[in-house]
Amino acid sequence: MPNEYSDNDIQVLEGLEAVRKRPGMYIGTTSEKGLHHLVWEIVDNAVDEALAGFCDDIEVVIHKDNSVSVRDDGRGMPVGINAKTGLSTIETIFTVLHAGGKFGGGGYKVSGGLHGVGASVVNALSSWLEVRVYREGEVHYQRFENGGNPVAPMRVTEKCAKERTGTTVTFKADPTIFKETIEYNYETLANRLRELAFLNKGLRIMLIDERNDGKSETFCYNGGIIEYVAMLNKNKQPLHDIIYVNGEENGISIEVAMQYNDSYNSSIYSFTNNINTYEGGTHEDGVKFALTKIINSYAKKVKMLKDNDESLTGDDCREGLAMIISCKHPDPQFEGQTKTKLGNSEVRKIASDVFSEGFERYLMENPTVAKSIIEKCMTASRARLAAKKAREMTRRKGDLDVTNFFGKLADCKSKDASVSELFLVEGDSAGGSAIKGRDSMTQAILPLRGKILNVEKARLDRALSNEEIRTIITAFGTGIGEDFHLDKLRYNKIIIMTDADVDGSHIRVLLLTLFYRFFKPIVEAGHVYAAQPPLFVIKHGKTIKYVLNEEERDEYLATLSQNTKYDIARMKGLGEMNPEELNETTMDINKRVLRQITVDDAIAADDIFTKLMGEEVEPRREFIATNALFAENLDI
Ligand code: 28F
Repeated sequence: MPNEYSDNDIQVLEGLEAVRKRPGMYIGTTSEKGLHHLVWEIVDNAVDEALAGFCDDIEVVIHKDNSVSVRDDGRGMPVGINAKTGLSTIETIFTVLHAGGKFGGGGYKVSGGLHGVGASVVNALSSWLEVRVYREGEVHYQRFENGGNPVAPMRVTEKCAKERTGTTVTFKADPTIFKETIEYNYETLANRLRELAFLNKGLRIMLIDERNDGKSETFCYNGGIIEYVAMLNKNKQPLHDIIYVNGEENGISIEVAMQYNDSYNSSIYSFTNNINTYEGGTHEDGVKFALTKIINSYAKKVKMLKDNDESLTGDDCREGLAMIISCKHPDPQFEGQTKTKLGNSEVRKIASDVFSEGFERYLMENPTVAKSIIEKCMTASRARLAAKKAREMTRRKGDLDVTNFFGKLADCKSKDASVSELFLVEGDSAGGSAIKGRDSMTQAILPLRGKILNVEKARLDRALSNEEIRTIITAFGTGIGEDFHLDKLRYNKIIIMTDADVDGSHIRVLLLTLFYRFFKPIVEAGHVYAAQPPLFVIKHGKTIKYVLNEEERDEYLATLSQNTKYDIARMKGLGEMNPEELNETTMDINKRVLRQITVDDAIAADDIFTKLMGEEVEPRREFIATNALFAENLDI
């Protein structure tokens, strides 16, 4: 059979058109997340230039029209002709897929994304893109339009100061690809840029939002991940100064910063080549293993742990621990469902060795801190044993309590978790309406009467003594703590239905805290939602229109013709709606609006929960005053 395709054909097949056909293959998704991914691809190239040692200043500007500029002060992309393509190197980088891989000889890329090959992908998915390279006193410029087509070859357009070097890329996402939105979220960009600055000590990254009066922030941390840990513990009481350990073996470097605080939760975040390894992996395993090993051996050595005592478990050793692990690897293998788990097996021992050595030395040299750390772990161990007893009791009590429990939960008829929904409803009266207004086949209602315990301030054993929490756990069917099994979740959607007022926001945050601390996999798997009852109802003629907020109201009113005479009213609270209204506005699968709760940035969420739920009053007040992530329409 003759060859039907030549090399050239394959080249064409792999061209930018392929990216536009299947954007998901290159950036994962064309949702808001994919949109932001475009920025990360370009920023990664700038960070690579910083890691190579040639750039220490990066600027990201969100323009009024949601185009974005990324500028670095590196060497500037090469401006010569590429021998293989016969095109300028710049045009090659922006129009040939995988150019970075093919053309980047020697050295290694350690930043995230597509390892520096993302520029062409971003170009392919943009309405237009401009690149400016500053080198040797000249500005080299090229513009692309409609998914990466060069308008003209690269050319020198103006002169610049001889000392000025660097690359600036400006692009506008193509709305026909990013159908959901092309509007950037300032916080999403700020959080990741801050993270990059923490992970790359000394790198200065500035974010400017021209949509918002040029609002700007500069991130630069000379202490690197030490300052990262300081931020994690900002609203907590630290037990000691931050411990920092680093080392390198075979070109693989490991850096760890850690500090215990007075809370009961652990915040451990690991990274490889600046990528958040949400699913952990060998670097994290190695450090955790070494932490448990060193704490036990030290505790035994100083006789705080007696010969007959049970060993401290990993969980005991991590209670109240804030830790950042950063690994730099020349050839990382990412595994797991979301490709965020480091798989390289050689890293486990390197991470464990590096951390053991540094941490053991620290304990020897700082016996007072060592003692307080061991005491904290031993307290955790005692609490764990108490919680185990309490859990066994709940289980037994659960059997006895079955009438009480099913008296509360109006379960759905379907036993198929994939179509079942659980509404957690604020108050008995809204609960009653919800039960009457629901689709009883698939919708279960659990009215919440009592106060939900603030689990930010409680360990598992105390959480389990709270009646409302026990009822929720029983309804979920997953168990909790060591007995947790996500696959036993009885509902595909857990929907929090609370009023849009202070009490409602408070209950919602308490529930989210509970889920975040004890049922994180449920949140991560995208099962948690907030119902969004409308704020206004607009009636004109026979038409009834419900809208979520002022913005939607004004938008809708603008669509009505001048002489429509209309009626507008603020909606009642959930408790005052009758079953039909509640169904119509908030529960009916075809009409309702749900907001999915994600743990996209666990660190930001952790911060929010700490601020909202922790001991410190000032950050909480400040947060509520300035932020509305989980508390929109707060009328305080
Ligand atoms: C706003 C985004 O993309 N910055 C970049 C450089 C510098 C070099 C380079 C980039 C060499 C052969 C691929 C310069 N001088 N910011 C950026 N800065 N790419 S991207 O080289 C590209 C490779 O083909 C650079 C000497 N070596 C490398």
